[in-house]
Amino acid sequence: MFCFQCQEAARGTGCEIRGVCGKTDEVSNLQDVLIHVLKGVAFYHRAAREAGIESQKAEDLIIEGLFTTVTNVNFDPDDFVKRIHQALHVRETLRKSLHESGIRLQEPDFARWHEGSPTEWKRKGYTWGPRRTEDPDVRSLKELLLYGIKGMAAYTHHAAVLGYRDERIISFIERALLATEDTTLSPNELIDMVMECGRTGLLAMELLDEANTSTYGNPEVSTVNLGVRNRPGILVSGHDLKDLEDLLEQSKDAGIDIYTHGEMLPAHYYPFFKRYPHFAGNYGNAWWKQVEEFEAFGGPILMTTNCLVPPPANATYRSRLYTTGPVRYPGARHIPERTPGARKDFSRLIEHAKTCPPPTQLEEGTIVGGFAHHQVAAVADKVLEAIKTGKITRFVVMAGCDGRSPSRSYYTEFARSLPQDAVILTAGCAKYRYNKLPLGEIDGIPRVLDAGQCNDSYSLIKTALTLKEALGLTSVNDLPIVYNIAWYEQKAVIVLLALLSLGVKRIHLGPSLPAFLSERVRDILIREFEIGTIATVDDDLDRMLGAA
Ligand code: FS2
Ligand code: SF4
Repeated sequence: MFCFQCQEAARGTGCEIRGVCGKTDEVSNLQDVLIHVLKGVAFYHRAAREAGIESQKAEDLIIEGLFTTVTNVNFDPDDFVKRIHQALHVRETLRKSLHESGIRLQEPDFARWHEGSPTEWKRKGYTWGPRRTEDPDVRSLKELLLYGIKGMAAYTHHAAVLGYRDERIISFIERALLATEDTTLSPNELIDMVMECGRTGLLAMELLDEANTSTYGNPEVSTVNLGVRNRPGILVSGHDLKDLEDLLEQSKDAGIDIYTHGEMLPAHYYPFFKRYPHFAGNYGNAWWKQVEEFEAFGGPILMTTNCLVPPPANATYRSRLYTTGPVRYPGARHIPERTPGARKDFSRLIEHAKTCPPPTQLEEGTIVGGFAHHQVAAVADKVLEAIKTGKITRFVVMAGCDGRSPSRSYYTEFARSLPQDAVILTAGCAKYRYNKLPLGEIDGIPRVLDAGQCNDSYSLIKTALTLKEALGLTSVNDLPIVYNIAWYEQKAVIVLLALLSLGVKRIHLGPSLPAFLSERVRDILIREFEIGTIATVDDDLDRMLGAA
């Protein structure tokens, strides 16, 4: 195996024996085989679309296939073997349809491959992984593009679950997959493609925002309980709001409560979910704390998407762990997809919960969130007044991911050390590093404005653009905003590319720069976008706020 797609890449260069995330050599190679076969599906589907032969099955396969290879989503080798078989089948069906329509294509190697057994695939994947590209800069750009579309696929999948699709997004994803196999593209052409990836990522985020807000209402300022009640409960993690909806609906009279964990916290901000009295609160913190927190919870846990940590061998919650959607773990019970027009069937999970004790309390109190773009626009006058009177002098975007690296305590210290006139704009699980700190308010505006999941990063972009308009500025770079973003996996990569595509400069990315950036590609990002990383809290406060 060779994988360097996330911030935890071993030694800052790449995982070669086993992923720091827990991904095995076998799964890593199978993921590379799946990506390879999806390139073949993309090849025929592009041609088929031009010939008027649309296949939603091919689109869904590509989107969900990419999503399953995002960090901490799917650890199950058997599931990857199944997906590779499905992808080969869809690819051959498309090829036959084209042939039957009299369309003959110059078929590249990656579109023709169909041999071997799963045992061979486990070896073969390595030769199709990142190291297939020799030139380090071309490899870096192609992998940056691939990780961008993986993140985009996650957002696109969530929107599709709610019935929202945009052909421009899938069409770009297919083109980008093919570009990663195109040996004629120059580094400059690949850079253009990476920027296009950012622009298309913005479309995907906008589409998801529309899907979420049209279905569940606009997030509003909300107070979320951190304590527990005295009935058994189910803990829901991940990002899929439709799964949460189905579970809440089916469990409403079951005598149990539903709690959120990690990135499901922002579900509490939507008016739709507030109608369920048994939607009890948020339990615990960001994904990487799940081993101890799932253990303490005592009831069933539902992982709807990433971020799953492989449960230790002695974890009692192994028998309480359920997965659904693209997420899988060997041995965990999987809730199958919903059939058209029906809800997912969570009855097993609900019955299981009834046999469990109430959760063990981890903490008490409340937190406030729900500052997505619509809510920020509603208090825009107040915010602008605070800016004009100097009560707010800058915004600090501290969005992105949390993770287990001890170096991430930097973000807690940074938030704590910010001057009192600075307001943090956040989205994603990075918020758990400071959302429980007593940072106070400025004229009733909390100093941490949480827009929601990483999936809601669009809100931060929209807020920045709204401020730009309201303050009559010509460039986003003239705003009193500094960016100190933490990344971990590929959904953060597409958010970064979306910001770059808007021309946002001086983003600080930490806790370390991606291992997949070659020296030259890193230099280009520094030169063109003044991207920086982080140092010490004191130095960065001087550097970043001095420049704001
Ligand atoms: Fe956290 Fe980052 Fe889990 Fe998001 S690790 S913000 O992209 O997927 O959440
Ligand atoms: Fe390593 Fe991250 Fe890849 Fe896991 S996803 S194998 S931790 S680089």
